Amino acid sequence: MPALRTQVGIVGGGPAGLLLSHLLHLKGISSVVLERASRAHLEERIRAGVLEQASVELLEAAGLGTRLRREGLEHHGIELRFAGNRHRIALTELAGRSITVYGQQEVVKDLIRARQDALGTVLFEVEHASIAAFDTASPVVRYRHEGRDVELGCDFVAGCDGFHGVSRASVPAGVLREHSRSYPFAWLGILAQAPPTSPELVYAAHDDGFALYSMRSASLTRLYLQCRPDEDLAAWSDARIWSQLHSRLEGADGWRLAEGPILQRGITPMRSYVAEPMRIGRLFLAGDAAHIVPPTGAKGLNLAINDARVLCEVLTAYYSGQAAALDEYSPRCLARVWRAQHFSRWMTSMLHRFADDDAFQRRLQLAQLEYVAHSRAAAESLAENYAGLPFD
Ligand code: FAS
Ligand code: PHB
Repeated sequence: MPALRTQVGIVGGGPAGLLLSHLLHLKGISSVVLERASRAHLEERIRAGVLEQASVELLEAAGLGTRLRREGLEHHGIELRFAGNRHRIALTELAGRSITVYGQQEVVKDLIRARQDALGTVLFEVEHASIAAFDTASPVVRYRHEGRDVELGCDFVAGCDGFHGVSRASVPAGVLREHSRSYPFAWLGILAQAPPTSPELVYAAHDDGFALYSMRSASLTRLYLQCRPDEDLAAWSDARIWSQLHSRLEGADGWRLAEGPILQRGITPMRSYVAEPMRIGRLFLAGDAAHIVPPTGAKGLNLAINDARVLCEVLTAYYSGQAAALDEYSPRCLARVWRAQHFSRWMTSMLHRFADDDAFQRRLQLAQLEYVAHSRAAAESLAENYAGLPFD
């Protein structure tokens, strides 16, 4: 079996893995990214859409801001809709920070291009990756690529392979403390060839269920509606999707959605999950491999970016002779993860329809929405969490 060597072996080439590799390169630390999917699949996969200001600033500082600034849509507010009324949360005025709408797949394209421009090693269509010996000073990643079995020796392994990856599964039973919550609903998401008709995102709480209006460009609208967790996508015709989006998002003020061909559709499950600690010996879990948040708070991608940032910092400190810095990774990341978990669960609970809720619970939800819509203190709290707290 041919043997290769690098300082950091990275399993998973999504935002967490690619950004980590790029940030390490900027610090002169070598890495190899092992990605199961094809490049085309990664660059076509529609997922998150909102970047916190701190994430945008980090990407810009890492030389990834040109297209992001040209094509990203900076927003200074979001809108809540409930009981037929709309209420703007002025993010920048309330929290001093904006958000930028820029599709996750665009971030991934920029990262892949940056790694290739730097002659970095990102291997696609890698099979059977496995991680071993991360409880020693010489962990290894074994994998198959282009018909050859390879053993990659490294100083550290970064598990950036998402919720269903191999990294977390490689940790012996009993080592991780796992926390999880499931939700009695999912999101049906569509990407439509339709011009946005509202300048900002709209989160709507409706008797029929939650709906979210977002966008990707001047011609692409991104929309979601709450559905059953076991929803059959085939049961949702275009007409039924648009009918539910119109009824849940529109009100008496005359604002209307523009319809158009649905280019992509999918069901996103809703869960909260955290694995602790995020460091096990010389294996570091990052991004969805370590945590999942319901997308209501637009935190998943931003947490992955923060994990990559912190992991690069502690590895850089290690290679500068500060070995103890490695101990900081997990507590620093988990502090942000749990803040995001709380905010995402709070947003999800406030905006979604829970089938077993009685009238009392529904009135509590409405009281919470009215409070956020009319109290500056409550709106400031939503704004600073949504636009993202400053990095530590
Ligand atoms: P990713 O899952 O993005 O990347 C992991 C990579 O590892 C993948 O490319 C995978 O192919 C690869 N991999 C897996 N197993 C492997 C193996 N054994 N060997 C090699 N490679 C392997 N977040 C939001 O904020 N807003 C949203 O609207 C939103 N929508 C989402 C919709 C869907 C369907 C999903 C699944 C997630 C969504 N998320 C959303 C969350 C999402 O954006 C994640 O937070 C983000 O992708 C996290 O990035 P990574 O940690 O890099 O994980
Ligand atoms: C998106 O644009 O895909 C998006 C925006 C905000 C969210 C979730 C998804 O909370």
